[in-house]
Amino acid sequence: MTTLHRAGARLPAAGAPAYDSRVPDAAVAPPSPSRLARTGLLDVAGKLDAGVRLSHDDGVRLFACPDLLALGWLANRERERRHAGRTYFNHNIRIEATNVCVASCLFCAFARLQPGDDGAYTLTLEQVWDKLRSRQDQALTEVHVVNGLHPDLPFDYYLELLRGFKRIRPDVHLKCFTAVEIAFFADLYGRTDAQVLRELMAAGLDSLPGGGAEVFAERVRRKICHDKCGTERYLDIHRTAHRLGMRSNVTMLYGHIETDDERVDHMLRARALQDETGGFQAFIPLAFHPDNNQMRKLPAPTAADTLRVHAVARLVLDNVPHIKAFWIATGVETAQTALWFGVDDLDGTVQEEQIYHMAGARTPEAMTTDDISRLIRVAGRDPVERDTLYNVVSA
Ligand code: V47
Repeated sequence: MTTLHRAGARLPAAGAPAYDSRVPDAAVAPPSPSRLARTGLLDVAGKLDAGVRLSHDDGVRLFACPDLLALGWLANRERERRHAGRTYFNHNIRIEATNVCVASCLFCAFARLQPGDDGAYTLTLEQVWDKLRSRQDQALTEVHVVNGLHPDLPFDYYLELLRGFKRIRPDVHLKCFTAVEIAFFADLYGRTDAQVLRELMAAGLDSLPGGGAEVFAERVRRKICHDKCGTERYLDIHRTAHRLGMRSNVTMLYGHIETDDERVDHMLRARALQDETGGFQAFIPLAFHPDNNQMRKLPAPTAADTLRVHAVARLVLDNVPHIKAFWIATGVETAQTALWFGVDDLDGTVQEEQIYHMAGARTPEAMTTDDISRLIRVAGRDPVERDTLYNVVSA
């Protein structure tokens, strides 16, 4: 069944704490066999028990399952098998150095086409570096950079940006530039994707974020982001990054015009690449935000849909270690609930996020590590501060 949505194996890091949930077992009692049978998912539950991989059809049936709690129970079981009650987050900062972008993605409220357009900005390197310098007192472990596709900046701007970060904080991990930006650099500066990645790595790049994946199905891409790097190239850039020794994440923008079938197709394409390379650390469903963009007539995805997407991702993506709820996008309360629906990671402190806030997000722009630990604890899970590569910083 396909539904149009208008609403919208890695082991735990060494030194991770033993499972210490304060929630009594009765709270997570399994659904009775008759209840599971009513959901039509007994065979899927059996496959999961036997370690048999779920098919495309299984994934679509999971989306169609009306019993959200039964689905959540299955996803939570997979989550606890891998991570027990541990919930990861990191101390990071988000920097968006320019919002000038030649692409015209319908969902985007952040981009401005021309440098002179109202609200367009491009930070100087000094201004970008100041964002890190001004946080010298913070125990940051990651800088996450996402930019618009600026047609006039020289490649040196990005190389120098990375070098400068490393001069200021050699210890901080640089997770910068989506695969879409890498493809754009290659085309603009006359290099191959691999050459771009190698040069950026030599300047200090440590890993790639997962942005720009949107929905892999060509039907959706043609409608919502026709003029940027396509699916095959997105995946190939991640493949190349993994072969060069970097890790990366993969996202999926959900809750707009995509069908269940296309959601599962997206997950399976990510799963296939992960079988090849093993380089993805986390799958991150990104909830569509409808304000100030060309798809503003669509409603935002519901919390129920958000829980369902994260749960299905945990069940289908058997080879991706972490399912991350980006709390800025899902909302804090839904992210907390998602910790019982397959999610084991909440991204981080973020700080200065713009892409979602320009599209109507009403979440805070930042949280402290204490805030995040507390919200994980009150949700009945065990907070673990990690670095980008999931080494434990403190538990
Ligand atoms: O690629 C843009 C999405 C992404 C909207 O790798 C929107 O750890 C919803 O990729 N509504 C950038 N989504 C953010 C991103 C990300 C976030 C958190 C963690 C990681 C990671 C990566 O934001 C874009 C696009 O898919 N986006 N506009 C919008 N209106």
